[in-house]
Amino acid sequence: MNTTLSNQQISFYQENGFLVIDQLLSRIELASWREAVDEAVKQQLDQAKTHNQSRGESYYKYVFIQCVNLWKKNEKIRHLALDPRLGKLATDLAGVSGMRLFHDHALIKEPWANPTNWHLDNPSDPYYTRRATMFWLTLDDATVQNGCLYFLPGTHQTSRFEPIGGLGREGVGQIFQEYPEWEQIEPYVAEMKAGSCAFINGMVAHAAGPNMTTKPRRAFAMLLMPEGETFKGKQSVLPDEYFNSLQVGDVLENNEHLPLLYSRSETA
Ligand SMILES: O=C(O)CCC(=O)C(=O)O
Ligand SMILES: [Fe+2]
Repeated sequence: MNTTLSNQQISFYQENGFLVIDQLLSRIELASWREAVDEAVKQQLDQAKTHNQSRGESYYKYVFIQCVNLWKKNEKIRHLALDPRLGKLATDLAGVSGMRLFHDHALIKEPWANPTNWHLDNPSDPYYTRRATMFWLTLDDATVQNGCLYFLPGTHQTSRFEPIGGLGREGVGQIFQEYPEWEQIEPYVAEMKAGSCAFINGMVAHAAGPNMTTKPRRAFAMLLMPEGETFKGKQSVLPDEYFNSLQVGDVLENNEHLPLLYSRSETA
């Protein structure tokens, strides 16, 4: 794994709100990730079929197949995802003291999938911060044809925590009703080779194109929360039992549900 970060890369992330790291993984590591994600997604989909679960409604179900918290259900994913090296990369880029995993999700954009609308991640999460980041690993070459990511550089500096904006609604550009001042920002087009990753500030506007190819575009992502963040009231994917035990303002530090990937204080 290519974990060296230059000062230039850190500055780019801080200034733009995202960073693409080309070929983070070796070919062997990429093969392990593909095997683990394929296996875990299949397990989850088979289980959903057994329980007759639908994939949700309307537009959103044709954006991607989304399988959440695979690290809790699959040993291979657990081993790959809870890698302190990934936590350290995120910690160094975000300039925080450490990072916890809030949740993971596999994002499989199937052939003819809809675009992923422009959105911000953090406003939907149980904590509000400009320092959260998402690790987004592509398991296939992500191209303009099959739904690569796009970013609006610098928008993490002026975005707001309310309203949520974006993802579940119809219309790729709904967010611009809330942020008309962003409409003229030229998007960064993030085509990436398989095994490359992006770190995406939770407050930067991002999107992905439709998949206009006959093969799926597979990605695996992890939402990473700086250690010490406090609960703001939203459940998102927190388990009921944990959610019900929380008061607004509590520090989010449950190691069972929010494992600490890396902390400077623990490793110093
Ligand atoms: O993989 C994609 O299409 C985008 C995913 C994304 O933005 C998210 O999960 O928040
Ligand atoms: Fe997102």
